[in-house]
Amino acid sequence: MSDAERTFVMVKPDGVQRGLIGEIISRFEERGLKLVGAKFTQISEELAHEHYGEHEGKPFFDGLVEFITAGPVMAMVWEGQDATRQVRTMMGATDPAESAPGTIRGDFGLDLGRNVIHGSDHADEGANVREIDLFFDEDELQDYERIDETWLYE
Ligand code: IDP
Ligand code: MG
Repeated sequence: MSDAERTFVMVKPDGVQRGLIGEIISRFEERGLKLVGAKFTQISEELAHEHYGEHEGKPFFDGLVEFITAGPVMAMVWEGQDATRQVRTMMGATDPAESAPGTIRGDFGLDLGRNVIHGSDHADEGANVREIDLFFDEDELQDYERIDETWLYE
């Protein structure tokens, strides 16, 4: 495998409430990505500010913090070849209205402020590592091989 990496993914409170956790996990599993960490948790206001720090001061920021802290989220770490980029592609565009059918946001969302899923941005260097560290301790991440790994990669 070349470019094996880990990326941070989170089913947002709307996705949890709408019963989409299983469907979303299935998509990543079936793609061949490996789940190495998972935490069903409620985000504090402080963590929300840290996680979305880059958006502080923007008009939608307060609403975003309110939304992301409004209910539990499913925080996860997925590993695989080029995982950060692949997950972003599977998520679709930030605005579900612009997301292609077949993507998670394109299949399950309609509104920019309720877009079901977060994934580290591959365009933001090191965002995946930063976000994993923010949500997980090292001993909460598992090292193991999927049984199909030799058939997933050349
Ligand atoms: P991303 O989630 O695709 O990386 P970002 O631009 O980083 O998109 O924005 C973070 C999150 O903030 C989005 O997923 C969405 O939930 C929310 N958001 C971004 N822009 C807007 C907006 O204009 N109105 C409401 N919410 C927004
Ligand atoms: Mg982003």
